[in-house]
Amino acid sequence: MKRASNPASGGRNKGKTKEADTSHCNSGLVVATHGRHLVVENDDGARLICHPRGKKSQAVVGDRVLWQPTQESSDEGVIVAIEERRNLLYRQDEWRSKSFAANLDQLLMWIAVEPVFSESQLTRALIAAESAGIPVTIVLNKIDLPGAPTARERLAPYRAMGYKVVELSLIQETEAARAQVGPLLDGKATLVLGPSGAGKSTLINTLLPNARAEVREISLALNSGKHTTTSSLWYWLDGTRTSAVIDSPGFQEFGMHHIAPTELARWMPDIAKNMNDCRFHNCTHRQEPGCAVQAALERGEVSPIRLSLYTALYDELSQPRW
Ligand SMILES: Nc1nc2c(ncn2[C@@H]2O[C@H](COP(=O)(O)OP(=O)(O)OP(=O)(O)O)[C@@H](O)[C@H]2O)c(=O)[nH]1
Ligand SMILES: [Mg+2]
Ligand SMILES: [Zn+2]
Repeated sequence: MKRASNPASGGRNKGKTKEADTSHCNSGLVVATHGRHLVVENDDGARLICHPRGKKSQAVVGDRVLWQPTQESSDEGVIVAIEERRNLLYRQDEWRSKSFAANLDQLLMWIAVEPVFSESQLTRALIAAESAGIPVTIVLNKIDLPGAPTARERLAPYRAMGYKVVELSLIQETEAARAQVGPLLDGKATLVLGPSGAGKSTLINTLLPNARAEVREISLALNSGKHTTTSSLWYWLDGTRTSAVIDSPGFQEFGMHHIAPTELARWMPDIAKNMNDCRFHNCTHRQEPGCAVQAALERGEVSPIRLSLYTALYDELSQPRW
């Protein structure tokens, strides 16, 4: 990185030529990104627009950054450095990676009775969270709709493999929903992640009536092919700024190209639980003899859908990439 260009930073750290001079920097938290611009919140709570140093912004919502005022305007800043991340949740599609947020305490995997959730996308997001070391709670929203029993049944394997599953209706049982979700969020930075139209922004508005997160009829949102929420956004839930929720844009695809096929089983708790008993230590749980995962499938302890998702993902991630 180049030395800081702001004259206020001159004089100190003269020996350091390669690294940025961060001695006169302010520290802050990235609370939003808009194209190349970032919104950074200072430790006193004030927010300002910051620009990245290079052509592309590397910082994501949840990043702690060091910034300096720009030369042109004192109410805008330039990012000098991004502090080391505890974790980063992102998806890796074939051609590009898309970061959701960094430095998370947990993920609320937000799905709904409608639009009917894709188990493949759910599984992918769970694998991404597990591999990033981020604890997950699954929330099933819109249980006021008639498809609730089917959705509940589809989530049974996820409960069985140890995920906490919360069911609620933000619209019909708003108070109850608030009481169910509120305690989960206490003192934590929580990313709300899930498909478009599941009600993530509705949750933000339920918790923070002044937030006015944009919410749209699912039919309108899905027919336009656009997501209502287009970038991650950080919201504090309390005046002392200890609990936060991050709204995120819905996803339709969840690329996993950052995960090696041989690592997959490790991040799928139902498969991981059984794989130590396979005859071969490098068993891929597809057709090898003495496979304990296949045996668990036959005993009904691993769901056929999960094993077929695993196999399909294994094949997908084993494709050569150019
Ligand atoms: N029936 C029912 N509808 C709900 C419930 N919660 C939210 N909705 C509706 O679902 C629609 C989509 O909600 P949003 O909050 O915009 O969904 P989102 O997950 O933020 O979508 P994206 O921003 O596109 O990712 C809105 O019309 C909400 O009113 C619920 O509990 N029951
Ligand atoms: Mg939204
Ligand atoms: Zn096996």
